[in-house]
Amino acid sequence: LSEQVKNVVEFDFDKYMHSKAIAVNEALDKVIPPRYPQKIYESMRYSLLAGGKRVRPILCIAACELMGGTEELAMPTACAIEMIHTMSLIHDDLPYIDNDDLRRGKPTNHKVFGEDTAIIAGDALLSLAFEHVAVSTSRTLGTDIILRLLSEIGRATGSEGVMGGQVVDIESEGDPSIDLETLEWVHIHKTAVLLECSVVCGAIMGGASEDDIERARRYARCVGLLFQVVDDILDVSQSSEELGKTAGKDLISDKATYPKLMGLEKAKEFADELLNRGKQELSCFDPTKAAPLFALADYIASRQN
Ligand code: GRG
Repeated sequence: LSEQVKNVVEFDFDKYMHSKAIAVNEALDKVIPPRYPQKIYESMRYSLLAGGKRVRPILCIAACELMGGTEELAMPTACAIEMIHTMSLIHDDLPYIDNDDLRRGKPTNHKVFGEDTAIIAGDALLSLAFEHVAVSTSRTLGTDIILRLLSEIGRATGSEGVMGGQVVDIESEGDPSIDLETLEWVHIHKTAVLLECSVVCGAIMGGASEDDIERARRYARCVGLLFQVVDDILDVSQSSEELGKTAGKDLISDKATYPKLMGLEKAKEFADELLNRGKQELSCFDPTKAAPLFALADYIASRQN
C-alpha cells in the first residue's frame, strides 16, 4: 500500500464529531417541529432524527470553517443536505426499490407510517430542503451565493446526481456483465455527488476563492468515491463474518461491488489511493484549519458502519 499522507497537527476527532453531530441534530429538530398535519411531520421527523453519522452536514460545516466561515453560517445548508440524504434513504428502503425493514437500527419509514406516507414524507423533505436554504440563509448570504448553493444542490440531487445514479443502479441490478466503469458511474452519482455537494457548498459559504472551491471539490470527489468503496468492502467483510467464511455474500451474489469486480486486495489499494489523493488536495491549506477535513477523510476510510 502507498505511504499515507499525514497531517502534522494533533486533532481530537471524536470530540469534534460528537459536538458537530449534536449541533446538527439540534438544528434539524428545530427546522421541523411537530405540527399539523401530524402524520407527515411525524414521518419526516422519524427518519430525520433517527441518528445517522451526519457525515454530509459535518463535511459542509468543516469546509465552510476551513475557508473562513462559521458553523452558524453553514448550518441551514448542512441541514438541507441531510434532509435530502434522509429522503433518499426513505425512498431507497421502499418495497419497489430495496425493500428494507431496518434503517439506522429502527424499522424503516414505510414499515411505521405506510408506503403512501413514506413517499410523501420523502418528497416533503426534498422540497423543504430547497426552501430552507433559500429562506434561512437570506439574511446571512448574498443572493448570488444562495443561487449557487441551490444550483449545486439541485444538480447533485437530480438526474445528473443521486437520481441518475439510482436509475442506472436499478437498471444494472442482476446484470452479470456490469463493468467497473458502470459501477464507478453508479457510485459517483448515487453516493459521491452529495458528499461533493456538501463540501463545495461549505466552501462557497465560507467565501473561498474559485481555486479553493475547485480544490475542495477534488478532495470531495476522492472522499465521496472512497465512501462507497469502503461501503463495498464493509459489505464483504461483514457478510464474511456473518457467514463465518472468507467469501462474503457480495462476492457470491448478483450485486456488483468493487471487491467483486477487482478483488478485495485491489479494492483496498484503490481505497488507499483515493484517501491519499483526497488528502493531498488539502496540502496547500493551513494544517490546523484543514485538520477536520483531513480527519474526516481518515474516518470515512476506516469507518466500520
Ligand atoms: C431524490 C436524492 C433523491 C433520491 C431518490 C432512492 C434514490 C432516488 C436514491 C438512493 C440513494 C442512496 C440510498 C444512496 C446510498 C447512499 C449511502 C452510501 C447511504 C448510507 O449513508 P451513511 O452511511 O448513512 O452516511 P447514515 O445513516 O450514517 O446517514
